Amino acid sequence: MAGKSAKRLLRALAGDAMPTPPWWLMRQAGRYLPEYRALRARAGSFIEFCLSPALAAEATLQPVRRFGMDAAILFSDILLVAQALGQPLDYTDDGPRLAPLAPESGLRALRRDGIAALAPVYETVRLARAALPAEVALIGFAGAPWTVATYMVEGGASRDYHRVKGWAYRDPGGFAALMNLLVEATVAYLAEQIVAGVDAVQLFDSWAGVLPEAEFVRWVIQPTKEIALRLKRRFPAMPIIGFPRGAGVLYERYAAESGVDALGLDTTVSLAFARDRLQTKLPVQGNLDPVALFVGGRVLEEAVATIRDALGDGAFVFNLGHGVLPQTPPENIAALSRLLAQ
Ligand code: 1CP
Repeated sequence: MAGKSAKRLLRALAGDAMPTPPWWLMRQAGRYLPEYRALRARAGSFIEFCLSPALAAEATLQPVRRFGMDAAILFSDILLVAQALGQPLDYTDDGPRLAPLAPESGLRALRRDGIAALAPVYETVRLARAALPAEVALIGFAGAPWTVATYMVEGGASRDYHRVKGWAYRDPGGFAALMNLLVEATVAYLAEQIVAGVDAVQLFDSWAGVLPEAEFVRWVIQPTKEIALRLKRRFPAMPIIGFPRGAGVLYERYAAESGVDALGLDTTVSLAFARDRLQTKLPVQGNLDPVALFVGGRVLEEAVATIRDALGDGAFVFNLGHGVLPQTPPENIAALSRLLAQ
């Protein structure tokens, strides 16, 4: 087995087809788990939770301990980068809230070296890696620049993205300055996670799907390519998973041009398209509807079988097409783990 990783996730990301797919779930740590809610209650604010290495490492380990996934994902949040760069951030019951970044003055006020404030996250990585079994991979992550920029400019989730897209259309040079800053910060942040011991990294581009093709190339593919290139220069063997949620047919250009090693597929990606046009280029990961996991039973069984029939003969990591819903019964995840072992 020389050269073959004991970590099933890494074998699939390196291109191996496996009889039972390695699996993990986006947002596998979270409110659907009673032990997470107990930990969260001890932590103070959500940001303090993310920046407390012992608590964040415990949240990272909880789902793996209960369900035996092939990978843990670092417990943190994509918006810690915005806060580290100097933008006030708060998590409310309605989601994250930031003071919206103004073009020019807001951009000038950002602290380019602020990413040093994220040192506790690297300590979380070291603690989690030391506690995980050798065969379980640890995934690090960051938000992709476009998605982080949407939160920074809109001040939170948005209905139509008119502020951030408006800035990008009106003043592409000024917007590029923000994106370049985010590329720098993301490379520095992921490099430190890698040095601390993660086995793979995922770039979450949750709002990739709101851009027309030319802007998708400029603000999704190009920054991702720059990040991948720079990480590969330092860490040639480190797998990078890209998740351009909502990209539709543009997944094909993203696969060909972004430089990532594997593709996270959202729930809407057609399985025939994924098999014939994407998996022929790169390993794929996905894409069970989180609502099918929430519903469970026959619905879950059939959805899992359909995905495995389509993608299971190639390089494939089983996952959801978006994050676990907080209402999901934990026993449905136990049922999923039994289905995937068959
Ligand atoms: O306990 C709580 O109530 C806080 C809920 C929560 C959690 C558990 C937030 C607030 N973030 C997280 C952790 C988190 N976020 C992880 C940890 C690891 C894991 O997956 O188990 C990860 C990878 C993320 C990534 C993240 N945060 C994304 C990308 C993936 C996606 O869901 O599209 C995004 C967009 C965010 C922003 C964010 N943070 C929190 C919320 C509720 C949101 C989404 C808000 C929105 O819908 O716009």
